[in-house]
Amino acid sequence: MNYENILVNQNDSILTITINRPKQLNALNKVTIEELHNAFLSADNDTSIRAIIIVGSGTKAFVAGADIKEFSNFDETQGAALAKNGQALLFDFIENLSTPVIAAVNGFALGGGLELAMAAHFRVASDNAKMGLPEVSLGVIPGYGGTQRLPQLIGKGKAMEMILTAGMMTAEEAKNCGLVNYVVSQEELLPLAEKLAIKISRNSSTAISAAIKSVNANYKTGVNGFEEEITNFGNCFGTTDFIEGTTAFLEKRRPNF
Ligand code: CO8
Repeated sequence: MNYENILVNQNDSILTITINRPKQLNALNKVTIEELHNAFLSADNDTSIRAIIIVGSGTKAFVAGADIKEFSNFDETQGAALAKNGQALLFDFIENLSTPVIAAVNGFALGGGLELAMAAHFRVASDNAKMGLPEVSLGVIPGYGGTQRLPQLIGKGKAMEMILTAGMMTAEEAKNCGLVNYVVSQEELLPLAEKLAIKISRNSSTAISAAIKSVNANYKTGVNGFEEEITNFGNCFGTTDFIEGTTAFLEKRRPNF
């Protein structure tokens, strides 16, 4: 498929999606959000893809936020619709994808950019990365899930400080509070994300999707995560991956998932 604002590259079972608006520091406009939705949807439906990496083009930014030019003249109704559609098409969509998504934060990840990274299943960052939710400095609040996911990842007090001060964190600070898992140089960032993606790709994709669903259940209102885990655990016993995984173990060989 041809896209205007993103690049998609498959290498074996790993798909890398690059947001490609470097002149606008990869800011998320409507078209980019729709293209990302389509790329993630088609990747999730493609059984040859076992892990997805999302990164920004260039060396300066992962994503510098939602495209401010696009919503600067919106009213209350248009603002609410923008947040709702964006969450459904991209942020909640990624979080609930069956295929694991790693965000490779290669520079500024601000506002909607940090919200995108937080919707991924985990994050790695380059040492020049800066992260923040500066929305209150623009007279709005994080609208793509940031007020919910940031406290989940780093705790309420630290999240409040970040959101209320509109301040930025360095990559090292982000690692110290659990927002990103690793910090490496920019040259090492994609190789690290690929190494982690390959490690994931060797495991059972049906078990991985059940694990994502079960972990996410802890954060869903009205869902009992322990019950969800029991159901998903039980379902694994009906899969060919379960037969292959346990048989391979007993036969002292690597499983072929
Ligand atoms: N939207 C649109 N354009 C942007 C954005 C953005 N978020 N960020 C940068 N750009 C553009 C700049 O306008 C500039 O364009 P031009 O060359 O045409 O003037 C170009 O990218 C380069 O940027 P700068 O010249 O500003 O580069 P600097 O190195 O001086 O500064 C910064 C880099 C610090 C990253 C700076 O660009 C900046 O502060 N950007 C805005 C960061 C921000 O506030 N992000 C949050 C946006 S709001 C948001 O994300 C809301 C999410 C929730 C939405 C829910 C629905 C609305």
